[in-house]
Amino acid sequence: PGTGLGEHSGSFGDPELSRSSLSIWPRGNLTAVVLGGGESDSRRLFPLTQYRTLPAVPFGGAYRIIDLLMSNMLNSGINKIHILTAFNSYSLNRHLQRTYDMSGGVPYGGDGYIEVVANSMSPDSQNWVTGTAGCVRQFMSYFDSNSKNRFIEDIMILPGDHVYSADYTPIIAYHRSTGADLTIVCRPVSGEQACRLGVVKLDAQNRIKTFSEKPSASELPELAMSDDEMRPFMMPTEEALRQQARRRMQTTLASRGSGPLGRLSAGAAKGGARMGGGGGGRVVLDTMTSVDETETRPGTTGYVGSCGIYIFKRSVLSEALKRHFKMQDFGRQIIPELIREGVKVHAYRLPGYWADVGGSVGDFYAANMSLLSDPPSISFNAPINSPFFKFPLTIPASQMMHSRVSGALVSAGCIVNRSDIRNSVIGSRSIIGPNVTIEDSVVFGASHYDHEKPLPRPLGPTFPPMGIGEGSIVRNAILDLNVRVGKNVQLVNKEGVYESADRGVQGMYVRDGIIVLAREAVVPDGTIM
Ligand code: ADQ
Repeated sequence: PGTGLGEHSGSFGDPELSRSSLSIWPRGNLTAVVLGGGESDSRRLFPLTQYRTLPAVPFGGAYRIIDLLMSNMLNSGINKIHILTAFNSYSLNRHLQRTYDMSGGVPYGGDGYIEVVANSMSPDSQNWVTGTAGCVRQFMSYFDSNSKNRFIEDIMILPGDHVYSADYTPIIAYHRSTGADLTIVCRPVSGEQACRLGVVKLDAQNRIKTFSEKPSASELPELAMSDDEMRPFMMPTEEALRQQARRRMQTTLASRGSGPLGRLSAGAAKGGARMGGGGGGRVVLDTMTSVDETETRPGTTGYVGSCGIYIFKRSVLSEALKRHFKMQDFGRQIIPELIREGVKVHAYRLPGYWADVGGSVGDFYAANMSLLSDPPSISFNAPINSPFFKFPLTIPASQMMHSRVSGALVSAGCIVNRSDIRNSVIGSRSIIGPNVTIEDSVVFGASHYDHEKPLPRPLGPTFPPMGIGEGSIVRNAILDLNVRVGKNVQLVNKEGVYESADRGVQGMYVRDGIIVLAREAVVPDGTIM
C-alpha cells in the first residue's frame, strides 16, 4: 500500500490526521490535470529520458521532478489529481505508487484521489500520438462521461516538467474573481526567453488580447509591452484582487448612475505606482527562469510569457475541445483560436523562481545548479505544514570521511571518502572516493547498494563498483542513477565538445557542453574525456 504523502506528513491512516485533513481540501470543485510527458521531451532530454518520462527524472538530490508539482498541488488544497502519461511512464507510475497514497478517499478529504491516466484512444479522439490538447481531449471524454465529476467547475492543467514552488490558492481565487473562462499563468520574460514560450499581450485589466506561440525574433517587436503597459500585470496579487473588487464596485455604481469614480481610480493608480518601485524608480521583476534573472528599466520594454499552466472553466474547455476537434495543441492552436473567438482569457503573474526543464539538458542542469545559489532558487526547508513530498527512503545519514564539501546538496545514504565536492547536487546512496573531485555536477546516486543486489562480474578489463572510483575527476557533468565510474577517470570535457553521440564508452554523451552518463553507464578505469 502507499506510504502516505512522504515522510514529513506522518501516517495518513491516522484518524486524527484524516479528520483534520477534511478541512484542508478547499478545492473540491476543481480538478488538476498534469501533463505527464510527451514524446518530444524524451528526445530533448535524452539520455536522461531514455527509460523514463521527464517528470520521473531525479531532481535536487532527493526528489523526482513530479514531487515539486505534487507538493504544490497538495499543499494548495487540490485533492483531485489526474496525471496523463503517454511515453515511458513505467518509472513515473512506480514512483507515484510508492510515494503517494493512491488509494484516494479518506486521506484526501473523502472525495479526493490521485490517478494516473494512460493515453488511450476514445470516441472523441482516434489519434495515438497527441499534443497537449489532444491528450486532454482524450481525458475529457472519460471525465465528462462519469457522473461523479458533475460538480467540477474548473480544470487546472499543469505541465509535469516544471520546477517551482507555488501556492495555487491566489491563482484560483484570481481566476474566480475575474470570472475568466481561462486564466493563463504567466511571467515577465526577456526577448530570448520569449522565443521559447507562448507570448501574450495584455490590456490594463490583464485580459489577454493576443497569444503567439514561440514567436520568431522578427515577430518580437510586435509583442513587446512598455513598462506602463506592464504595470497592472506586475501588481502584487492581493492588490490585483483588490482592484478587481474596486472595478466591480465601480461598474455597479456606474450602472446605478452614481459613485465617486474619480476617487476610486486614484486609489487604483496609487497601488500601481507602489508596485513600480515608487513610480519613477527601477522596476525589478521578481522573475527568474532557467535562463536568467530578468530586469527591465523604465523606458524599456518587456514580454509576458506563458508558463503553460491553465485554469479553464470546465464547460469552456469541454466545448472548445469538441468544437476544434482537429486541434492537438493548446499553445499553437486552441488558445489563439479561443482569444480570436472572444473568450475571456486572463493572465495571472507567477512570482518567484520558475523553470521549464523540458527544453534541453542545459535547462535541467541550470535548474539543479540554481538550488546551490545563496539563497537557493527553491528552498526545500519548507514549513512543516507545506512540505516537499518525496519517496520515504529507509537509508542512514550520509558518512563524510576526511572530505571537503562546499556549496553542495548531499542526500542520505552517501559514503564520501577523502574527497572534494564543490557546487554539486549529490543524490542518495552515492559512493564517492577516495581522492575524487566533483565540481559543478549533478550526481543522481543509486537505487540500491552493490552489496544488496550483487551482479555477476562480466568479462572485460574492468567492471568498477557502483559510484565514483579512486582518483577520478568529474566536472560539469550529470551522472544518472547506478553509474559505475572506474579509477582515475576524468570526466572533464577536455576537448570542449558541445554535442556528441555515444563517446565510445557505453552510455557517455555530451549535451549542451555537459557530460551526461546514462543510467547504468560503465566507465572503465583511466577513461579521459
Ligand atoms: P512546450 O513546453 O514547448 O510549450 P510541449 O512540450 O508541447 O510544450 O508540452 C508541454 C507539456 O505537456 C510537456 O510537459 C509535455 O511533456 C506535455 N505533453 C505533451 N504532449 C503530451 C501527451 N500526449 N501526454 C502527456 N503529456 C504531454 C508549452 C506551451 C507554451 C508555454 C510553455 C511553458 O505551449 O505556450 O510557454 O509550455 O513552458
